[in-house]
Amino acid sequence: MTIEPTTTQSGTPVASDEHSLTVGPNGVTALHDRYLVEKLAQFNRERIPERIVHAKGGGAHGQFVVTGDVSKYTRAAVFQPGTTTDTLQRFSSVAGEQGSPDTWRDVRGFSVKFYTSEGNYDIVGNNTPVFFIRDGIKFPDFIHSQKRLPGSGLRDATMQWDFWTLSPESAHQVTYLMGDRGLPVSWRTMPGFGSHTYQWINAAGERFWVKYHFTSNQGNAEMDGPEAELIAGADADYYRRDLHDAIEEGNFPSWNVSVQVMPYEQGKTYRFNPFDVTKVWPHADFPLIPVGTHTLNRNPENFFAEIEQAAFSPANMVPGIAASPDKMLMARIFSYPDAQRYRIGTNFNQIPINAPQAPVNNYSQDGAARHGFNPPSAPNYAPNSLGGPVADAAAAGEGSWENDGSLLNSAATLRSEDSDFGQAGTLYREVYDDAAKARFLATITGAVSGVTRPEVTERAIWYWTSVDAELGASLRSNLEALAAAELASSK
Ligand code: HDD
Repeated sequence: MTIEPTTTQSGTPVASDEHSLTVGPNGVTALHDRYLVEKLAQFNRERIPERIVHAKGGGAHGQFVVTGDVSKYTRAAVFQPGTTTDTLQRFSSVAGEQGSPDTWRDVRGFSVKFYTSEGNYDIVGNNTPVFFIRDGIKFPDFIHSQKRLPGSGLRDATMQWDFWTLSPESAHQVTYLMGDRGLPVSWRTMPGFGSHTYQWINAAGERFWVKYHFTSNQGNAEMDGPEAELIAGADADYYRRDLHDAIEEGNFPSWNVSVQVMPYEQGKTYRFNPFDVTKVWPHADFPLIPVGTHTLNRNPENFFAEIEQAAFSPANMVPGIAASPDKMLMARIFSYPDAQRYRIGTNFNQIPINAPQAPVNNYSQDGAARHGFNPPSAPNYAPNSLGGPVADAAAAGEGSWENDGSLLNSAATLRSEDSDFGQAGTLYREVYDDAAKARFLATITGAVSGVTRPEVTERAIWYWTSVDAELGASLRSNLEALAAAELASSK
């Protein structure tokens, strides 16, 4: 084995790996020890800003194979029968920082990047089908309330419940979060959802509304609160390790991908707002239509290069797929590329893990750390008469929908079955069995018992009473019993 000499970043050999340049063996350090300076300076810059949310995560490479035929709903190449597409998937926890334990109760991120022949397509979803809010303008406030107090830097149950109970549209998602879905056994054993309603456009230009579902072929499995707490102490990287080891052993996790499809016109008249991300679409009205299988089969070789630098974005859409009138989705379409420019830099799409397999043709140039350049003969402006790329609306295949009305800041118009608590109540009463209900009550009792302002506690009881009257009453009596026990033990 030939051992190469250590070099500086500019490739010149250095004198020592272990001793800095000093005046005599015991003397002062010379500032012109360029390797010492470079090494320390480089080290200080190893971290890029962690994601403001979803900071802790892990992921792997995979492939998506289309097994169904949804060509009558979308012309997107990635979803045409028989197509195989390379993918990257990242899983994450929402609120914790980079070093936080994987098994803290949370919603989990479920992001998939499809390197399609028409450019990158990203589905950036969660392991729950809904979200806490329905307008992106509330997202910074929501996240502030779930993270840390600005003064003490501590997490705080009071602000969490203050926000949630003043934002009753959160009830459905909090019912998922406080239920078993909040503590999966592994990333492999949880489902994924695109969450929003998206638009699909077929080759004839017909439009549809769709929701994505990823169903785990490993089945869904969850752990209980005490087990999760033990694991959080013993192995903070429990999920990351599980995924890595499974793939190393050739035990490749996979998900069946399906969609619910709503005809375009029905979107206008359906009994509740189908673009409200706090709602699910009943499967009885919109059954799952199989699309394909997504399999993870290759671990990253370099975590930083392939997972930390991965930049997912709901703005990455391909011809035949478009946005919908979901206010959250529209805010996200701005927010993600903005986050990547801050986190990774303006040329983040040129970084290998983010670079599409499809050709990139446009007039953007320069900027920090750019390393892909058009040839000198290529024009850098449009329109031009030099044969440069020309935008083509038909190729873009962008979606559309009717809009009217003057500009205003307002909630969406309510339809007959729009309610903040209805689907949360159905989830609690009809999906959770008795044991799950008991775990749920224990979890919310524990969580609400951390609230220190009585009016917030009272609002939390109102919130759960609105989800289910019996549940609210049980929460009240549990909290009263806890308070009485605390009083007795303090005497
Ligand atoms: Fe978000 C990251 C999922 C609403 C702003 N989000 C992020 C990730 C996931 C989600 C899985 C991690 C991506 C990765 O692995 O790198 N977010 C969601 C879902 C939402 C949602 C399912 C609602 C349906 N998010 C949402 C809103 C906003 C953001 C409304 C802002 C208006 N999310 C971000 C972000 C992040 C992010 C700040 C942090 C770093 C990044 O994007 O790349 O831009």
